[in-house]
Amino acid sequence: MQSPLPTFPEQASNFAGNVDALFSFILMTTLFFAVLVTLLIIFAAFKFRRRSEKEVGDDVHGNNVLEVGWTLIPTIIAIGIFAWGAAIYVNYRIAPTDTLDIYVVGKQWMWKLQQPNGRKEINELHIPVGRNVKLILGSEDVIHDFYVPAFRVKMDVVPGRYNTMWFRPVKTGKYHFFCSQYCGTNHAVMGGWVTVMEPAEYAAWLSGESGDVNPVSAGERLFTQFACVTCHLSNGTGRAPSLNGVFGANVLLADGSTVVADEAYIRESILQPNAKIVAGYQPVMPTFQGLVTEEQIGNLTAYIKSLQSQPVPAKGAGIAPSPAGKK
Ligand code: HEC
Ligand SMILES: [Cu+2]
Repeated sequence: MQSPLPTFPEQASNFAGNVDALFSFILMTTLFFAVLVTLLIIFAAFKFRRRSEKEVGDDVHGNNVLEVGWTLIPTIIAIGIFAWGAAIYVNYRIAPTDTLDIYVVGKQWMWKLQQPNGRKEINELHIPVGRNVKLILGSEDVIHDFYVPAFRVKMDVVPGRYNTMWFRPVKTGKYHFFCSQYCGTNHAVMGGWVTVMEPAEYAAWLSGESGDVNPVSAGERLFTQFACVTCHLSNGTGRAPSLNGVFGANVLLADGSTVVADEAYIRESILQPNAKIVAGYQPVMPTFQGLVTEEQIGNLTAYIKSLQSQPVPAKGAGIAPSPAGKK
């Protein structure tokens, strides 16, 4: 559900609705009194203004109804806000007992997360929808803070101790998490994604059946995900050379030299595509520097390697008419 306040993140946990309702209530109450007091000041300034030099003000000795009213009403509202906030806070601080426990370690400048069965992730958290999740948070160096806006939860991550927090995701999807405690140079990029999955999907993911343990199929998926496939058509008719048979072959470059397509070349092609231009092609490939992780580069390379055995199109590949021996 999109939050009723249009500038708010999605409401994706059990806490989100109540936190937003309290926030809106405080906002509306303060807005109401701010407007009321301002209007009364303006009204009084006009109504009771001094009309002549000789005019003397009335001798007012207080008004008990007013005094009691403007003490009691704000007190009741403030206590109400306190009680409402405290109820949310207590609920949030006392985790239920049936939680899925995830260990989270913050470290300049990344998050390491571990599932109960030992499966580790970096800057990613996979959890099942509808299940109570408890995060057990520790830090390897300085104070960080784990913050998931869509869940309306955050907690400091302090070296030398564990902090915990819990929540129950109520809808599937991907939600950003952040470090919200300034922790040094790369604080701003210290974040990642929570992926909330259907329980069956999560179970499959947890036991490693999601396919991403196999680097070739993971790479193939990334090849589509990063839209490499839109330029690198395998039949050679795309804007980019077919990658069939490229790995291990000699590639003819625009400057007339050749280069062996090894891991380093593939890596460079992804991160600095303009360093070596394949003969007959334009330097239109965007850099993926900062977009792909080391692991993803590894997977993409594994996939491109697996294309070694695919038929090379007659036209539309960057492979040099190689001297005998080299494929
Ligand atoms: C906008 C189109 C486009 C996209 C998207 C694109 N490329 Fe390229 N790529 C090219 C072009 C054009 C070349 C050849 C010119 C050059 O070397 O830069 C190339 C060259 C390459 C080469 C060297 C190929 C050879 O025959 O020597 C590799 C490897 C490569 N790309 C991998 C990738 C991967 C992996 C992705 C996705 C992460 C990707 N490309 C996305 C256009 C693209
Ligand atoms: Cu941090």
